[in-house]
Amino acid sequence: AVMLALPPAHASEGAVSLSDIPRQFEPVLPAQDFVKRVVMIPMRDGVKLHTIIYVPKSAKSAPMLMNRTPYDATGRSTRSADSASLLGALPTGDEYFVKAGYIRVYQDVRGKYGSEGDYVMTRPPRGPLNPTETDHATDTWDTIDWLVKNVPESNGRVGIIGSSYEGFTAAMALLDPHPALKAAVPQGPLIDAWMGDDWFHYGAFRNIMLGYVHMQTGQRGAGTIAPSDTYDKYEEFLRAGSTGDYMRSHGLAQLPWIERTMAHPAYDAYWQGQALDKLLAAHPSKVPTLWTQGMWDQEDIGGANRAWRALKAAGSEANNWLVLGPWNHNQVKAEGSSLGPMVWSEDTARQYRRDILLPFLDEHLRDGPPSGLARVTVYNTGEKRWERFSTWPQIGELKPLYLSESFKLSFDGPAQSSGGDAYISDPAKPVPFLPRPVLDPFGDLTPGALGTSYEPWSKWLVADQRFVDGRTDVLVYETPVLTQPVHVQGIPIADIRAMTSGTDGDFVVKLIDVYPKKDPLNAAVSGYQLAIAMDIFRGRYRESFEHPSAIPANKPQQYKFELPNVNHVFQPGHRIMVQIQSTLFPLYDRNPQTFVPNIFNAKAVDYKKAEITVLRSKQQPSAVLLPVVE
Ligand code: PG9
Repeated sequence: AVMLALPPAHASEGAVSLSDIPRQFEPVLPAQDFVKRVVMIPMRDGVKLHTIIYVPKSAKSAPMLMNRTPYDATGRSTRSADSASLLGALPTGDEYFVKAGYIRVYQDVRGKYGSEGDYVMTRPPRGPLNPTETDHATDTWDTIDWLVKNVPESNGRVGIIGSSYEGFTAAMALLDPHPALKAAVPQGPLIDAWMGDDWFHYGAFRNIMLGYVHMQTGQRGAGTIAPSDTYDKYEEFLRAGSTGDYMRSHGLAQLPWIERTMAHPAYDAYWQGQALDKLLAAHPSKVPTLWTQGMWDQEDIGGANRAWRALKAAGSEANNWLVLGPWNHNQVKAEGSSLGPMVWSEDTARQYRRDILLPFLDEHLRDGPPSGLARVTVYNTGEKRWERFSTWPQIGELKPLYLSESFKLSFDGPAQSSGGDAYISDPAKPVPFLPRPVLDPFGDLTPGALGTSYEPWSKWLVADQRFVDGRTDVLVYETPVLTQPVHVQGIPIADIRAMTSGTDGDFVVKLIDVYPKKDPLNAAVSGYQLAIAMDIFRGRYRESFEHPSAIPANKPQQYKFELPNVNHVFQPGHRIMVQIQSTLFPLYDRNPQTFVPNIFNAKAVDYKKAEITVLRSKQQPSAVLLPVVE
């Protein structure tokens, strides 16, 4: 007979209970080559921040490298909880720091996960927008002060690094750096959230982030995105009406961040006062800083570049460097062998971490040899190699690529005195930014894995634009097949003249590399329309970002705005294409095309069809100004 050995029954409060789960149980981990210390570090106001310090057992006089995260320091820092080696325990992006013997520090920001205190989304610096006595600069200062006094294995030098929100916290530390802060690496940081990072681009609001806001500020720990009965966000946002209506109907209006944002649609003192490029340029630090940016970052494409340029303009170039890599959001800390149809000759993210980042940190955190880093390092996506520059963008003439007759593009300006191409932009049928269904990119998040659940989101900037080129509300212009390479290096500028029958409207401009019709070696990329730079501009801000104004109906107006960085070669056999449209929905909110004081609160009657005419005459030329290099 089989004997079943039962655990001893024990009596509690008279009732007999039988449980296989003990009250306390400590798993025994394999022998590890590191020590993990979990500490609560006190800040100046008494609030304690949950901090994990990974110290290699061999560490002696080792540098410390810290991330400050709103995404659960425990989850963020753990690849494998039972790894015997630090290499296996920490995420992929940490490989070279581990091999170089760094002490790694991960901290929950104030008010999230294990940390005490109140959470404020991208908490502005102390001052008019933050009446408390703390911000990310003070919290970093207090943390570093504690670390240098309490981690005896360290050499007393600290670096701060991070991508996206963590890049924002790294940049914030520079506003008031502790003397032991010897290097900073903001990677794809949020810097100016109204101009071109997570919340708006040139005033167009990024609806797609609302799931994130719900999740991030709905709870202290892991939150959830807004519950929904609709899978396709295109349908859901369209049905809701204005974005304000969407927020109200989904309960988001209860969240303080939403309330504040709805009250500040324009680039007023609220957004200007937290634009980190301006703040840093007004108080430049001496900390060696490596600004790092992905050229196809679908979330924070503007920040690092903006900060670097502002610091350069403020005369602080000497301790600031810039790297532009061929990456999407957060790819800098992952695998970087390809992106969309582009395949590189190596893992470019690894190259960056090994050949650029580690030498930079070693130089400043442990007296390593001079890294020999160029002031600016940019990946050439046409020739598939890294290039070194002394500045960025290159100082040189921009060459206008004009829209011309019969939907052609030409380096020769238009000769005729009239000409334009019209389309009807219907807010009831906005142009999607990805083929439908469009899911919430932040749905079903596991802690530490931000934005990975809906794969098309991470690649939408490199999606094949053929999915919209046949629409009647998308204008498509292209060059003949190129016989010579065209190398563009710098910041292209969209310079569009247009009329609208409405009194407001958005303009989307895409600069596209069209692959040859048939590629026998790689059929999948045949005819691919790869946007190498695109952005959206809200028309009401054409004269002032702070004070919007109605567009005079049917009068030519100029819409001029910078597109993201490029270092690309349009190869012979390819074509250059420009697409113009009015919407990228539901990523960006719909412009009602009628001027209203606050688009968040537009009414159903305000959403009207408009006829848009993009002009291409001698008097009113439209072009993309290209930074062409010979
Ligand atoms: N793009 C995300 C974010 C940054 C800053 C504020 C809000 C969101 C992120 O990936 O962290």
